[in-house]
Amino acid sequence: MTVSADPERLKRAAAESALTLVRSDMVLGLGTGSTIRHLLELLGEAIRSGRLARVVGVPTSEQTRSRARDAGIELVEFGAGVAPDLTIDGADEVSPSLDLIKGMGGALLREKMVAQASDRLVIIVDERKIVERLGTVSPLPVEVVGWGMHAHIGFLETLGALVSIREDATGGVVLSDNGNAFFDCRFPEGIDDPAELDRRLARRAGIVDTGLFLGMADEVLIASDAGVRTMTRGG
Ligand code: A5P
Repeated sequence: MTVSADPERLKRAAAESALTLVRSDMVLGLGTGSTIRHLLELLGEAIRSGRLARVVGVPTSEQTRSRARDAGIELVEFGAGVAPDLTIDGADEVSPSLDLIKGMGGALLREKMVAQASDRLVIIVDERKIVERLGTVSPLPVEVVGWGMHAHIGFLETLGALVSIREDATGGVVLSDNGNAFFDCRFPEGIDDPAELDRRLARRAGIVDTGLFLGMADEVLIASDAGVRTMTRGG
């Protein structure tokens, strides 16, 4: 595969394609990340031009909340009775069965909550995110309660992970919008059984959630230099 030298152009193309799925009056889950940034800009333009009306966004992070406000998108707080017609989000990896790794932008928990409440989840990526096996390109982010977090390291290592605590440029621990920390877990051979790994991580007290989004995406829009193609759940 020849990878494009211009990933921002591909992210924009994927976002343009996703925008064609948005209709007036929709409640729209708004994902997080650099690909979604393009979507927010394009959606804001469509609302300002009058092409789309009464679209209400449900942000999945404080970053998206702020970018959506800047773009002039009306927002509603996620909660009782808020069920997006469609959520559009990015991903760090996409497998052939449309399973995902997400969360390298730090927003996995809210992203998963909004996606689970949505009628439809559409993922937009550039071609670099497509993998044969999850875990081969991206680490798996694991969001943990800060208290006692080092107690998880040995447990994660027994699952085959090489573990690092996510830190910022000054060495401070990066915190999620929920005030939690992250382990980034590398699996040198990729993840053998994502569903089993997900189950084992979910049973561990103190682990809040993981970046494994299994069986959730309905469609993935993949931008490459050849154009945007769609992968759909079930073929
Ligand atoms: C945010 O926490 C993530 O789940 C993003 O959706 C993912 O990291 C993709 O982000 P980019 O579009 O910036 O690659």
